[in-house]
This record gives sequence, C-alpha cells and structure tokens, in this order.
Amino acid sequence: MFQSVFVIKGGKGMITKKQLIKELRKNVQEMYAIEIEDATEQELFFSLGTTIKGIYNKNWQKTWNNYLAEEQKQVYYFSIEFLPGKLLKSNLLNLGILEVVRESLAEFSVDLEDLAAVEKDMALGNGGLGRLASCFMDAIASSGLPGNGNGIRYDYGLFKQQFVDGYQVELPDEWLRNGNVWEIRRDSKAVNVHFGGDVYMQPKSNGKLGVVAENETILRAVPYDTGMVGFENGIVNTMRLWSVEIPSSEEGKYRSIEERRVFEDLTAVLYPDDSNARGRLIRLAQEYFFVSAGIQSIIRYFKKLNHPWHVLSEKVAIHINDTHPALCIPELMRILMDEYEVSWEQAWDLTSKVMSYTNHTIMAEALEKWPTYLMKRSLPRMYQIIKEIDRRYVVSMSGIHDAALIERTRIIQGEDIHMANLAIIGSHSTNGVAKLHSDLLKAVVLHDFYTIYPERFNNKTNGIAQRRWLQLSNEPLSRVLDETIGKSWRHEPADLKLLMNYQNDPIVLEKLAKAKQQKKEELAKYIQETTGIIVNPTAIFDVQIKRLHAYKRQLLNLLHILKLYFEIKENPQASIYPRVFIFGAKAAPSYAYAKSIIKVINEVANLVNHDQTIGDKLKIVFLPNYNVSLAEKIIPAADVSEQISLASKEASGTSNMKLMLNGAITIATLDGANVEIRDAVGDENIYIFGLTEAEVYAYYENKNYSAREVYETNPIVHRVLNAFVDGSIPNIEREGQEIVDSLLLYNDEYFLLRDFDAYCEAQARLNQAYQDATHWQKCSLINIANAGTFSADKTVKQYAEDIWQIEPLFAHTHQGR
Ligand code: 6GP
Repeated sequence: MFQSVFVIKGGKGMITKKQLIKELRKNVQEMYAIEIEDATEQELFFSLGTTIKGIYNKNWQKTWNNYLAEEQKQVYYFSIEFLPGKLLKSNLLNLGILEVVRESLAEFSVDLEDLAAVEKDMALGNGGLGRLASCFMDAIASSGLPGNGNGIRYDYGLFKQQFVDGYQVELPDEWLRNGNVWEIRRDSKAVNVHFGGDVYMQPKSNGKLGVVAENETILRAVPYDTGMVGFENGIVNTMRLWSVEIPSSEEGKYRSIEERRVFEDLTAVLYPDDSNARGRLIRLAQEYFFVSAGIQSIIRYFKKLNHPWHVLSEKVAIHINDTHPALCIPELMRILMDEYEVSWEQAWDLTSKVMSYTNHTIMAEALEKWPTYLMKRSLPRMYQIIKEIDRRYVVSMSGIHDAALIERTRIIQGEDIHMANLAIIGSHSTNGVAKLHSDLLKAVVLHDFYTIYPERFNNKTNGIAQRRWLQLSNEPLSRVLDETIGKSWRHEPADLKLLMNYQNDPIVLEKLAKAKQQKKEELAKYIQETTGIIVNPTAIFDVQIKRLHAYKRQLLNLLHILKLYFEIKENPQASIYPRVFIFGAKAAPSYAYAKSIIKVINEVANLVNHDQTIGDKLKIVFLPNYNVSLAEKIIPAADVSEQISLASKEASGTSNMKLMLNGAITIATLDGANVEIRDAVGDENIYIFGLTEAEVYAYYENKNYSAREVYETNPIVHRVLNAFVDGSIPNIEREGQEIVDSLLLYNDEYFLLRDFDAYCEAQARLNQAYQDATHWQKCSLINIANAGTFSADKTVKQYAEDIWQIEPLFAHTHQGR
C-alpha cells in the first residue's frame, strides 16, 4: 500500500569525515568570512548546526513530499509547551553521525561536548507535560509516524533560576539571543488570527446567514519550523511554533510603539503570571493564537488534497495536549462553518472524530476555567460557538441522563467555561497518562463523564525517549550494555530485558557499578564547580528532581534529612553511610509556599554542609536552574530516585522512568507510574511506602486525619517540626512558621506527617541495602533491564493505533543496524 515516490536513506554512512569537514569549512567561510581555525565556539556551533541542517534538509523535504503523495493521515500534536532541550547531539545521534562529527571536530582540537554546551536549552515549557511532548516528537519521527508538533515560539523560555540568600530569583531566559540555528521561518505560511471586535449574524447575498465581524484586532502568526529527526530512518517531521507580528495591513492602526508592544508581546513569554487580570487575558489570547494558526494551516493543507469534507477525519487527527489547546474544537467548527459553509451537524461530526484529548493532572486548580466575560470580550466568535455546543449538549442529553448530571458536566456553568468539559464533549478520546491516573479519572475526577461516554476513556501510560535519556546522556552505561547484550536495545528498548540474563554475573555487575561511579564523579565535579560544595562521590546520591509543588512533597524529603541530621548530632559516632541529597526544582514565580520550601531547603543545606560534626556523612545540594540539560547530568549519576508524591496526586511522572533506566533504585509511594514500575521490577527491587490512594480517599471521606495528633504523639516529628521555628535552622523565621502552619494549623493537606514514619523506615531499609554492593547492583540491573517498557516509542505507537489511527509511512529500513 505504501508506494513511496522517493527512496529515503538515513543512518550511518550518510557522510564521511572528509565531506563533513568540507561542508563545515564552506559554511564557516560563507557565514563568517573566516576559517574554522579562527572561529569562536559560538560561530563554530552555528556553522556546524547549519551543516547538520543541510544534511537532513533533503530528508525533511522528502518526508513531507511523501506524506503529500501518499495522502497519509497525519497527527497534529497541539501543545502550549515543548521542552526539547538541546538538539545538536540528539540530531547527530539520530542521523547516525555522532562519531563522524566528534572525530571531525577533534581534527581541529575541538571537543564536541564543549560545542554542544554552547547551544541554549529550548525551554518552552514548565515541566512534565512539555517534556513529554518533546519525547513524543522524537518518538513519532523515530517510529516513522506522520506527526507534527504545533505550539508557540516564546521569545523567552521558562525563567532562569538563581538562588540569592537561599531565595529563588527568576531571570529572563534569552534563549534566542544568539539566534536559533535549527528553525526555519516560513513567511509564506503565515496566517492572520482575529481577536475581539463585534460579531453578529447577517444574511449574505445567497440568502444564508453569515457571520460579520467588525473592529477586530488582526495579528499575524508566522511559523518557525524545526525538523524532528527520526532515529536512523531518514524521516524528518516538523515541529511548528508560531510567533506573533503586526500585519502590514494593520500598521496604520497603532499610533505609538507602546500600543504595538501590547500585541507584539503576545508570544513573548511562557505562562505569563495568571494571578492578575492582564496576565490571564494574554494567556487566553496565546491559547487561541496558536490554536487558530495551527488549525488554519491544517485546513489549508487539507484543501490542497481536493477531497470532500467528510474525508477530513481520514486525513487529519488533532491531539489536544491538556486543555490549553481545547479551543481547537470551536475553532475547527468556526472555520468549517464560517469559511466553508459546512453545516453545524457535519462540522460537529467531523470535529469530534478528528479531536482527542489527554488529561495530565488531577489537581483541581490545574483544570482550566475561563470566565465567560473574558471569552465574550476577547474571542466573541469562540464564545458564541462554545455556547451553542453547550446548549446542544444539554438538549441532546436531556431525557437520557438526569438533570443534575447534565448540569455538572455542561461546559458553561455559572460564570465559568470549563475547558476539560469542552475537550471531552468535543472529542472522541480522553486518556490519562498512567493506569492509576486513568482509573482515577474514571472513578473520581471525570466520573460523571465516564458514565456518559465510557467508550471514550482510555489509558496511555507515559514513556520517555531512551535515545536522549540513555544513549546520549549516559555513554558509559550504554557501552556496558553494548558489550553485554549487543546493540539491539538502541533500536528496540524492550531488548534491555536481555540484561536479566546477567543479574548474577559479577563481571557485569562490576562494570555497571563502574559506569555509575564515572557519572557520579562527573556530577560531583559539576556540583563543586557550580555550588562550591564538595561531595564524596562514593556516597549514596539520592535525587529528587521535578517541579517544586506541595503535592510532590520535597518537604517530606527534607523532614527525613533533618531526622538524620539530629541523629548524627546526637550520636556522632553512629555508623551512617554517607549520603548526598540532591534537589533540582523550580517553583512557579507566584507560588509563595513552594518558594518558601526552596528557601528552607537551602538554609538546611547551609547549616548541614558546614557542620563539622557531620563531615561528609550528610550533604545537601540544591542545584539551581533545573532543566533538561541539567537532568541529563544528574540522572545518570543517581543511586536513589525519590518519587514520593501523595498517592493519587501525581498523574504519572516521567523522571521516575528516566532514573530507573539509568539504574537508580526508586523509593516511592504507589502513585502515578510508580505503580507500573513496581509491577515491572517486583517488590524486592523498589522501596514502596506510605498511604495508598484508597487510604487517602478514605481520609477525605471520613475526615479523620489529625496532623496535630501525629505531632503530639511522635517525638521525632515533634523534634523535626520544632526545628523550623525554634532557631535551630537560621534565617527562616517567616518560612519556618509558614511551613509549620501548613502542617499543623491547616492540617497537612498532603499527609506528610502521616507518611513520615513509613518513609523513614523505607529509607532505613534502603540505606542498609546499599551497603551490600552486589545486592544493590543486581537490583539496579533489574531496574535497567525492565525500563524498556516505558519507551515513548511504545507509547506513541499505542496512540497511533488506538487514538489517531495513523500508520508509519513505510516499513523503514534501519540502516547501519
Ligand atoms: C504533568 C504531571 O504532573 C506528571 O505527573 C506527568 O508525568 C506529566 O504531566 C506528563 O504527563 N502535568 C503537567 O506538567 C501539567 O502542567 C497540567 O499538567
């Protein structure tokens, strides 16, 4: 069925060292009028990027032409966040030319690693959701699937974090300052997006009612495309990010630069502070901006194919990554009806067949709602269509379901528009991101919808791009794997299972230990360079890296650290295996409590790290500016992976998968994908503790939790909590009180005190286990061997089959395999 018009080649042997150096030399000359030998790192990086782009551009073109020629169904992944990190090395790896390039640069005494470090992280996202979108982009291309990303090209990515006196300080992330070598601006594909104005219906010349809009603000959306290079398969898909401009036709409207600025700033920053009205307005406008631009370009493409409308859902799938792009639904309706005179009924049928939605959180505050007045004012046509969808929903459900249920599930409730309700009603699929999460959606969070549309609900457990998180970031471990089980795991992560055959092989265990040690030493060096803290590289490296949020319970980790601290203080001779606790986390700029926790961790670190009696038994390192590149340094060096969110609160987690893949052993609650990790490795190879999700819900039901009671009856908890307010920890008067209040006065919303003993007990077991090196290594091996199941390749294949109904372009050849 797939008769590809072009033969696509990819993989190793694409280019020789000689050819590469020739191209690079030519680019340096053309771009900077100098020789390679005279180029600065920045100039060389840019020239190399240009050279690499030159290598995959043909495949990019061919991939696109093939999709067109085959008229294949494609998926468009709409996400308000993408977190690709750096692209140089991953492009080289996927093109199969990492070694050629490394060797070519070496001829000029240039280290590829130094050059790679020049690239700025593309940090157009906050955390899990954005990083997942980027793992999916890599996996979609690597699986040969026809899929494109659609998002926003923010001028400033997620803020850069610094610590000043232990406090988080946010600095702008000027990632575009030196230009972005990977993107291609496509003026010819720009579209206009309309905001505000007055919208009403009027008979047209053909007698039909048409929509008339006056006094709108028109902005231009210009796409910047980045190639998403598949792994050794010659496929290059597209991530399209939109940037705002003022169209030349509108120039005359603005009298001053300030007036223009307001509009030009639309795509300036990621997640503008939504705690004030102006911020919220910008955020809503951002959502509509990239949605409208993306849908317009999809429809333009579909029109090229010359098919009747009913074929749309056979050619196009649109994925709504969390609710931020949920306006895809009314926007597709608008274009079909207003611009092409498709009837409401047909437009609705097509829209719901095309759209699918993923929920990424059960935290109520993250379920988006927009005030009707805001929607009415800034997006009047969207408001009209949403109102009509809501009206028809109520009518269609009346008589089938009881009135209360309909009220609870309708889109417009009181003064709010519920975006998740819109996403579920207007699509054919709603999925959660881990088994437990999907079950909770059905049973609790979206239970009402589950009773109405049971067939729409499904689970797609998250996965990660093993290429970035193992092949690229952990070369020592990758080499041990190659030597032990061959190289097939590089294409087929499930083959990591072969490692199970070596769980009792002392030589393999020793090699794994060595590879880990090498990464720990590298991280120790980095820690010293960036923070001045000297850590013992043979200590246990215990890692918690994720956004700072109360439900993720970094504070529980800290309570345990304080317990250890007091124990050593009281008994300095006690034999305690040295441990380094490593944190990486950003707090949302407006999330005061999370920022207080950062401050307190930093102050405890300061206290403990300088305490002579502690020595190197205990060190605490909070590495600033956690991002993809830092994760690539920390994860390979981790011995222990902290996944300690309150059960039921973490939708899935993905750092848990990355850490496991790199041989860290998990200490975890039965939350999110931890449950599936436990199932994969078995109870003996993971440290599970704490309340189960059912027990948490039972507390909610019975309202019988008393944090104060724990405090009053548990002397250790008592001692540790007092330390926050009795001066034992300097410089935290305000924050210490705030934390104690959250636990005692406000009854410890996330049950830290309830889980404290269980956590300490699990930590003690883990500490004991580490001291039996062979046992620990075996456990680590079993974690690596079973991590293949959390591959993003596998996950996107499930999306492709069950939700998007798309197929790989052709059975691609793995050249150089
Ligand atoms: C995150 C979830 O918190 C995390 O558990 C999950 O692994 C990740 O999404 C990917 O599915 N959610 C977000 O980042 C978010 O912004 C609205 O949710």
